[in-house]
Amino acid sequence: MDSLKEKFIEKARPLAAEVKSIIKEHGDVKLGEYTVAQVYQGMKGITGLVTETSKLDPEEGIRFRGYSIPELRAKLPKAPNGTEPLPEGIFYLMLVGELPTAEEAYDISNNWARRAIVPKHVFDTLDKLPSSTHPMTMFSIAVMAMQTESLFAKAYREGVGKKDYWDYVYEDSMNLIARLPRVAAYIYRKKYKNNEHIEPDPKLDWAANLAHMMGYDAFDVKRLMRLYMTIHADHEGGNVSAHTTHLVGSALSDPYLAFAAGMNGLAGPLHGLANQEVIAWILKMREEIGAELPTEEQIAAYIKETLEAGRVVPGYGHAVLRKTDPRFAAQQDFYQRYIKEPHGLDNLCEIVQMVYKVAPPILEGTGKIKNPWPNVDAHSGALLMHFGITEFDFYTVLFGVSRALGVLASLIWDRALGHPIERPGSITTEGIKKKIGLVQA
Ligand code: CMX
Repeated sequence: MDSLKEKFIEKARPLAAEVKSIIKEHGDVKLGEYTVAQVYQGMKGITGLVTETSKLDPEEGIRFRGYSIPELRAKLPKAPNGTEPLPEGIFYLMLVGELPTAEEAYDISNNWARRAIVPKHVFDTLDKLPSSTHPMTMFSIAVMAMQTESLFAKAYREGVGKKDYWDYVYEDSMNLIARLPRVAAYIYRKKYKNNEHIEPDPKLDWAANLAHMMGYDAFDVKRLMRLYMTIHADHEGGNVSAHTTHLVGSALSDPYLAFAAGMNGLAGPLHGLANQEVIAWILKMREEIGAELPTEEQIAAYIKETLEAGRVVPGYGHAVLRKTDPRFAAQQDFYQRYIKEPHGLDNLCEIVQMVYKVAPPILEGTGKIKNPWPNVDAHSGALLMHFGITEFDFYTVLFGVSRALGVLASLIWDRALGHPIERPGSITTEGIKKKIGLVQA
């Protein structure tokens, strides 16, 4: 058993016993009440899931096992000469609840490098798709094609008992995470770089290897990729990609099936696809205005035009957050520290800062948008564009590679804690009308 797996099960066994006893002794304690509006409007604010890996506070933003993003940027192990965390470290933290040492984070790098072999039929499947296929569709199809490798599905067929589910889900999750950079880079180079591929370098850490296989070996791109892969990893359990992975996994669909389902949710423009939408929106704005760097007045007018057309301003708003997303702030800091100070202004990144100044009062002025502040997607594309990764249709794939860390760590926990199949109740509008007395019961 590898040391991470051993450490995980040491933590999981006592918690699984405690959860059992909590359900037995306190199962009827009420956690809250919910309203008709919540039932109609996406169940927001209803606590209906247990997620161990991270917790989102509306005002403060995400904390991973209690640590904020600035704390993690300072405390998580870095690559040699690196300044941003190794995503391996955040995976360790989410899985076992402790900050890893540098050695423990490097162990995961090596572990994933050993597991990173993608079967040939996955590439063959991708090669058969029309080149117009969206990269997120390719990504999801590739994960599905890899399902042939599921050790959980095989063990289940062979009759594995419940108490060992976590073990096979752990193995599948580790293999899947290890292979995703290769798959993502293959999609990138197939679609945008003449189908000319670059072999992985097993000496590189997970995020740096992704940048390398995409064709970007500069130190700054690897640094950005490490930050990107760290901050997109998890956002507690209720967001579409995390919730879908958890839900599909609850039917004992294996991690490949569950993660692919989650990725289909991430591919929606109100969720992960917003990162490509932000850049598309900014580029269109520049084109319509006819200026590389529009004025604040021009940006304000474009935002109002977007709203009047009944469209959303991408990168703004959130279902839970009510302040600027700390993931946005981390990327602002990256721009300031590693791009603007040493190299000077970047027009697109400057537009992101101007939108941040201009958009919130306009969005607030609509009187209906609950959070007028930027989310993670408002900044990420501009940083990638700065480093020459201009193919913005691909950006959500990068989000997806990172999101695997959180949702698969959670899936391992789900099986270790013995969570059952998820099956909330539903009600008809007729039923609601009876409940509130609009029609006779
Ligand atoms: N631009 C325009 N209108 C917006 C808006 C925005 N950025 N954010 C919310 N609204 C609108 C909603 O569409 C809704 O309108 P209707 O009442 O006409 O249906 C109204 O304001 C109230 O919505 P809300 O309660 O504030 O927001 P929701 O929880 O329903 O939706 C989100 C949250 C993120 C989907 C929404 O803010 C949005 O569409 N933002 C733009 C897309 C985006 O950036 N998504 C990425 C989120 C982060 C991620 O998952 O990656």
